[in-house]
Amino acid sequence: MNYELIDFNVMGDETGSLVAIEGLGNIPFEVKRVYYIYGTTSNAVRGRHAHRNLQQLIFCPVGSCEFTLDDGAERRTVRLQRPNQALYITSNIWREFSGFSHDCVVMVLASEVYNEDDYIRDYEEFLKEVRK
Ligand code: T46
Repeated sequence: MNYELIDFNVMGDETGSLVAIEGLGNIPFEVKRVYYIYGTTSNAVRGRHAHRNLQQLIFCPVGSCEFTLDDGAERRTVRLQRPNQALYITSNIWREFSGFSHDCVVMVLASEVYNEDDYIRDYEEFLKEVRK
């Protein structure tokens, strides 16, 4: 399946840690949008969609949560729980995320600005498009 878990270098000293991300530097796209999600309830399930043309780097800098990824052929689940690790996903991956810790913050760097037309929110439609 087309996803990657990327470990970023941690810099810092005894006073704290620092992770740096540079568009087209240590990540493969230019960042056009940043958004973050917090205050999720522990039983929430978010996502349930795919994108037609989008690269995203998804961090959980605080707390943890779980992403289930589906490319129409198989499903994999990955847990994000380290501030210096990110999930890199590109187009045509159905994602659902859940299992939020009480303090969870999800931070996302995206290659495009928000565009509702880029979403596939119906699972049957997603299967139709990826199997074309
Ligand atoms: C993904 C996960 C990790 C905007 O107006 N601008 C934005 O940039 C985004 C992302 C959302 N919105 C609006 C659209 C909806 O009315 O905020 C509302 C919730 O958005 P969405 O259903 O996309 O949220 P999530 O948390 O289910 O999914 C988002 C991303 O869409 C998705 O690509 O991987 O976060």
